[in-house]
Amino acid sequence: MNTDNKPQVFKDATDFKTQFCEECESIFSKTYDELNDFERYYALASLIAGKARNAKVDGENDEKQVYYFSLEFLIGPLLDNYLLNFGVRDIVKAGCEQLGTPLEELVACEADPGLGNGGLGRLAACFMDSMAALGINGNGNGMRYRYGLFRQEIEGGRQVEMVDNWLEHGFPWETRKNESAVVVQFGGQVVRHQDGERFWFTQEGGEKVKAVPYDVPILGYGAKKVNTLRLWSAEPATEDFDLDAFNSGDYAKAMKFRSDVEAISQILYPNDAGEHGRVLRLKQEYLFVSAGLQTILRTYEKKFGKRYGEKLWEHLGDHVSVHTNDTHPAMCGPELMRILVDEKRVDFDTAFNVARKTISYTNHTVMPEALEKWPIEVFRHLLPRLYMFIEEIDRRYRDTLPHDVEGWANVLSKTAILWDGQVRMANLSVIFAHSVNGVSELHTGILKASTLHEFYELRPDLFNNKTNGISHRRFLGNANPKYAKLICDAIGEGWLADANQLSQLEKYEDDPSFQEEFEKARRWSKERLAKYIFEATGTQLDTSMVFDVQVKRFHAYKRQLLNVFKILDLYNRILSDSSFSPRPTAFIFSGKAAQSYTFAKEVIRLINSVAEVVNGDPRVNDKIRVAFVPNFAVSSAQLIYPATDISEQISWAGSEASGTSNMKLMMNGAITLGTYDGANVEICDLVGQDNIKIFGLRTEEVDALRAAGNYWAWDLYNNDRIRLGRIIDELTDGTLAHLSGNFESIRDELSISNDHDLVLKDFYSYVDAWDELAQAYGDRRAWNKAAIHNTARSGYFSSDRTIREYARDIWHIDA
Ligand code: F55
Repeated sequence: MNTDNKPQVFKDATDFKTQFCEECESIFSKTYDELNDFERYYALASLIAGKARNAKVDGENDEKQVYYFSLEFLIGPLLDNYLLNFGVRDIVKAGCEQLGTPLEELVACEADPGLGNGGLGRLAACFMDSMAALGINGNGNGMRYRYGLFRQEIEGGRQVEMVDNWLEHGFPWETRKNESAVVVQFGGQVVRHQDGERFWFTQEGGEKVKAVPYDVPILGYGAKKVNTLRLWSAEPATEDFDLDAFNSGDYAKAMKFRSDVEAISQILYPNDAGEHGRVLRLKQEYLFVSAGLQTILRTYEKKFGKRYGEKLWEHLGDHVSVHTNDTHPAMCGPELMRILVDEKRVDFDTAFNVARKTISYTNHTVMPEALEKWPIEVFRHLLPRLYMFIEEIDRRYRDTLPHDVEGWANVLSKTAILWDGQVRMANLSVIFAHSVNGVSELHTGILKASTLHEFYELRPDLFNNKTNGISHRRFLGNANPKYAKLICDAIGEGWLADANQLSQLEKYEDDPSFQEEFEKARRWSKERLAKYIFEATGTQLDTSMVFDVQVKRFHAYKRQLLNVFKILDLYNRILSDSSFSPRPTAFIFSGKAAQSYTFAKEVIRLINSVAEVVNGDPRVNDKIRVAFVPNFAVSSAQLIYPATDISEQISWAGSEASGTSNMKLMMNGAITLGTYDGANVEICDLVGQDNIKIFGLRTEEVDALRAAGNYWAWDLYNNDRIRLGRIIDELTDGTLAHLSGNFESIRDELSISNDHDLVLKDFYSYVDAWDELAQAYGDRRAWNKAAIHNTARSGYFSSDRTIREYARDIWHIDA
């Protein structure tokens, strides 16, 4: 794949081979032939990483710098993506072939850095790709966790969490930048100083931690731009290393301090619905916020100090945007003020206005109970000076809230930062931002109407929607090589730079030879996935079956349980009714549950138990199969999306902020079976009702049902002991107990919560919708047409589009 203007990295395959072999020798002092596959991968990645670093021209332009602050960047493997962005994938593939190791085998050696939980972290990674592709000065600011999200194994059907030692064999993409380390201070006391009229504060004592950055180059498509993802690691600041303990021979004590500090960047918190209350998490949040901002201000001062003199800091927002991904970086506001006021002598009001002009905030959560909060006591003890700024901003906010607003007391109770002994991070984020956005039309509507309603009433101008997007280069270009090639052959390569060009595929939707090639590509991807699943689990899938896929984090609201109920219903009906013949389907699940989320883990165990029963039963296993793919991660996701026929997006309406696997699957030609939730609504608008299957209650209906308070879920159980009731009975009657026992807790959860997630309520509508959709697969021509149509309409969901909108509306830059 070639793009104009790109720097030439390799002249041809011969040139590539020469450079590659030289790299092997320079790194390992061995010839290419003497190396194993991993070493060859490592040498290749080092060669490409070196080229990416060299392509970077520092201080290249004066345009605005965007700093994307996120505690998670779920970047996934980089090699194949960089080859695509450099435009050398074909040359390197040919060269590797000639050397005797297929490129795919080298690519498969790469570690998959799990530095994020799910959608939020992956979104940050897609945004990095798009900012570089669009030539925006985009800087990622995050944490370099020593261990990524746990590796999931399945034992006896249960999820078991293992350590993810992703750095074990080194990470060739990063460069440690000792000279850019900064000190971050925790604890201690605030001391007031006075000199005549002037007074100021310092924070004395406490713990000083050294934050050391590791930089990863982010190469844009066409290699015209290389940005940096900066990930921080915590180390003891040398002067605070416990030398006394060390010298007096108490080595263990000296080292304990070391490990306490290092703990800050050891692990990623694995709870994707908030892990509040742990001091270590708060330390992580402050460390990357403070280190990032110190660096930003240092760079800015160097660059603009002369130009602006006295007025330097007032112009910060003209040249710098700080974007906060959810509330995890919410301390950006007060920390920026602290540095400006305490270290740069800016007055309080100016500092606040500068902060607000610079900072923007994206919310990813609909549910008010999931919003991040910290006990004031914990906060003040860890960050005493920062807390003073928060308290003062909160005080001024309360003072300036007009007393004549309707329901003043209620508005204050919802919008104040400090309330009930807690620091409310969402309110902190809103008060310090000049822009607040949701991640789909529906979600932004819900923020305005309920989650952040009182803020919206006060400041409607702050709110805007930015529907999520995904890197179409990675999730179609890299992940689905056969389909990507077919698309290139039909419409050229322009879509890689401009995803809207995918719409040109509409001409081919009905073209029999294109359809035939599409099917071939799909079959290849299904074979590839089936092989992977067989190797990982021993489960055999027949690729002539429909591949029905639900891959995402495990959560009650995402309703993997509803999917399992459907499978059990099919199982029961096949056994009890010989005339019932559903479309043969393989149901594929993948995803992790937080360690402490018992219900979600039980659903994983249930899926594996159902898989064991179904796959082992010759009466049904030519009609239905079930597979649970362990350890969902970016790399396995890239194998799953291209093989999917039906994309399950079945959260209850009003619960999923956006979803992004819905976009990745649609782009790869899967048909969505979904509720009217998150970005499904926009997918539906784009593809049209004939090319998607929507079922279940709408948001308004869910709201009305909850408000009426007259839904009695157990009536559904009692009224249908043949289908729904039978499934619920099977949870506890031994049918599924063989692997590791019954599922009393799931049954109890359904009854005690009165079916909070509306699994029973939406059951019939869901099963009927699935049946109709699966039957439609039989008309291969109509199906393929709809599938290709989905790809053709998916350009809108490129994160390039999303980032253009952020640039235009929030960061105020041209892209
Ligand atoms: C991680 C840590 C905490 Cl403390 C809280 C949340 C998370 C997290 O991973 N959230 C997350 O992934 N949210 C998802 O964000 C996606 C991107 O906007 C949305 O598509 C998705 O709907 C939302 O659930």
